[in-house]
Amino acid sequence: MKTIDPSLIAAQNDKLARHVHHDYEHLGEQLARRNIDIETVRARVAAFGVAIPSWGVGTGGTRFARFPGQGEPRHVFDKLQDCAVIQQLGRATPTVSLHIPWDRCSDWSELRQAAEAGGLAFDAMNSNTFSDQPGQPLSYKFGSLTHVDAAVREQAVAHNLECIAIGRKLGSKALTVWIGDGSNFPGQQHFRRAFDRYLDSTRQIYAGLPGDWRMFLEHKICEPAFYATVIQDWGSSFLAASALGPQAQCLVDLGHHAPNVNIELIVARLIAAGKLAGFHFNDSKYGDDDLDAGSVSPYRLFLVFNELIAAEHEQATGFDPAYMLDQSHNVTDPIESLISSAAQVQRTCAQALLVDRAALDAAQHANDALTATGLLQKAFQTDVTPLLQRVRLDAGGAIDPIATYRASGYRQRVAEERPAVKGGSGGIV
Ligand code: PSV
Ligand code: MN
Ligand code: MN
Repeated sequence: MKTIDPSLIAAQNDKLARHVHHDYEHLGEQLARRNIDIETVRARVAAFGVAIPSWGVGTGGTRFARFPGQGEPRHVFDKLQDCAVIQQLGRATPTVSLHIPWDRCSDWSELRQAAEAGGLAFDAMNSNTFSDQPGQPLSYKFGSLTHVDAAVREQAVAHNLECIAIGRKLGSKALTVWIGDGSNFPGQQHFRRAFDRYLDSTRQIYAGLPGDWRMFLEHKICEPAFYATVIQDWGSSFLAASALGPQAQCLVDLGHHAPNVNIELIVARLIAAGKLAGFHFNDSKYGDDDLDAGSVSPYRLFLVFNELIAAEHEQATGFDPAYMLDQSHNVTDPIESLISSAAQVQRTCAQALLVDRAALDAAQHANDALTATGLLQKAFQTDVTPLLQRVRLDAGGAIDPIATYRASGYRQRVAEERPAVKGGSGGIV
């Protein structure tokens, strides 16, 4: 697999390594004064990984237009190669999450071998019953798993079962189900019956899950259905996951909530119920904007991680969240966005590990709100950059992954092999 020459990474690192060791030592001293052992934090951060969505390495777009970049991946093997570069430099993204049928392949064992060669494994499989594919007999225009026509539901169930079958060949252990089903007009859909049909369809998928798999139910408040969505929030998701059984859990995409919703509180509730599947990380200002994780509201991301690290610290039962990025890169090189977003999520995990949990407990018991919130801010305001750099360096990655990526000329190189793609006007004219 044609990734980046390791000697280039080493040469770039050589220029910075001395500073990193010095800064790391200094951070270690600062943390020691707070009774935090930097080595313990480093080991935990080194073990942290977030999956790359295969669709994230292509340039995204909006309903209005898409402006493809140079060297867009042509197929799933190109996508894997880009993911391998992201992991080679950033060392925070050891897995890839596929979307079927966007990721077509005639030989899944060859794909698995390619992934292994690129130092990657496969995360959750994503099914797609929110758009019609060429040659598909029945349309999802009016829904899929909840469609009024049993034949459409059967087709959607069969597709999900096929995703499980493909995932088994790849070593995946989870299926993520997100549907766009819902309605655009009041009265268009019988709410309760649509939800019953969802349960009926997902039960059939659940019955096909291998014993060591999980099923992630992803909710979303709106879009493409703009009046009502069948699985619109964590309440519907939780009802469905509870009805299905212990292998079904609720997935939280940070962009899928009503404005001003307290996402960290939802996360806490799902953890308490043993139903937190994991995350699709991204950031947003207005809706499902799919902006880069932590680029708009880093403190919100921190507050989510504060719940996660607290759960880990308290050894909450059944707590094993899966992490993935789910972003649309419209104006950046997707490889750069994914490297920096993964580092941002990793940074936030490190910051949350710095919260003094005993002091927080004490402040909460004493109803000392200012001290409690100050403890969170203190952790969030700590610059953990040297720690992240050290984690990357130790793992063979790049101290400054974006600079190294740019110096490598990877994008220009792949642009020579991969034909230029024309832009499009999107779905609106
Ligand atoms: C839907 O908006 C979503 O977040 C789901 O995860 C889909 O699988 C993904 O986006 C597709 O881009
Ligand atoms: Mn998502
Ligand atoms: Mn989304």
